[in-house]
Amino acid sequence: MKIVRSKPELRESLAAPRRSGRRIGLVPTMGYFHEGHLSLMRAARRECDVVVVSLFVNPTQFGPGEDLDAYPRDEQRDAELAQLEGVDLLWIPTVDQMYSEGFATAVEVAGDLTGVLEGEPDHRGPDHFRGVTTVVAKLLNSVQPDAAYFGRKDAQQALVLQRMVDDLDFPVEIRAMPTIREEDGLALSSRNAYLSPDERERAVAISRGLRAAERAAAEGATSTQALVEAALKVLRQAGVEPEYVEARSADDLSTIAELNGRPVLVAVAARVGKARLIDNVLITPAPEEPSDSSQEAPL
Ligand code: PAJ
Repeated sequence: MKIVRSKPELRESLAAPRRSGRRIGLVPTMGYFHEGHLSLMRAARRECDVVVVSLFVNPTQFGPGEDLDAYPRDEQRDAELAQLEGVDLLWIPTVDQMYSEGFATAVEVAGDLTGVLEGEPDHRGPDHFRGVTTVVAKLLNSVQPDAAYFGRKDAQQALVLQRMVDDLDFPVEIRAMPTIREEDGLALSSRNAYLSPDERERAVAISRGLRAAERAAAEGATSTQALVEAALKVLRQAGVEPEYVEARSADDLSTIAELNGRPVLVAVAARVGKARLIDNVLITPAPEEPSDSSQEAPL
């Protein structure tokens, strides 16, 4: 595995494989790798000839008072883990390189996708997604991958990035991959490192709440409110007061009242100790019961 730190080095390393038409996959990350990150690298390894991982703790997606300075970092361990996954190129740019003097451009997905859930002013706010889309646009332009890999753990982020590449004609396939969890259900996150043993126990209520919402849907709940209430009950029993629990259309994050056959995203954000954790579950409608006539029809 090669570690590159400058854009010229990156371009030079990718020139030959690009010329020979090899499929290039990019996994953008902020480091402190866990199985979630590694699962994206594995997917890229399976589907691409050349796997590039970027490691950059992007300051512009952190608000004032968020955890930019405390964000966990361990470059050497990350490099070892990436190497074990067969990553070809680990790109670790500096902040100065990414945001050189006079930097004045932003890429912004406007509207409902970025103004709700994490994008609400009371939560991370719309600037958060502007930071994400701007840096991912830069990463995509620098690497020019055929495919880029993201986790559904950040479902809203994946939707926003898909919108950006559709709207701006980025010639890249966005691959949104399943959330990797601890055995008890807690979604893996670099921020889990902030949890004390006691907080770690309480944090599992987030995924349990989401399972409860999923169960409510499976047992025939008809309203999104019923899903939210099922999740809230589990969270509150564990003493976790969420910033939000919302059930929205998984396609465009619009509000929906009734579970009328459309896929629903139930999303939670909650602070447990110093950690602000997010998680979600995608609830897809059960396949329709076969009608009498289809039961009678010969196969
Ligand atoms: P980061 O939080 O490091 O996450 C990098 C990628 O790993 C994201 O696509 C995220 O959704 C995915 N991921 C995180 N936890 C996961 C889990 N438990 N299972 C599966 N995938 C998981 O997300 C970012 O960095 C940044 O916003 C970035 C896209 C790199 C832009 O700066």
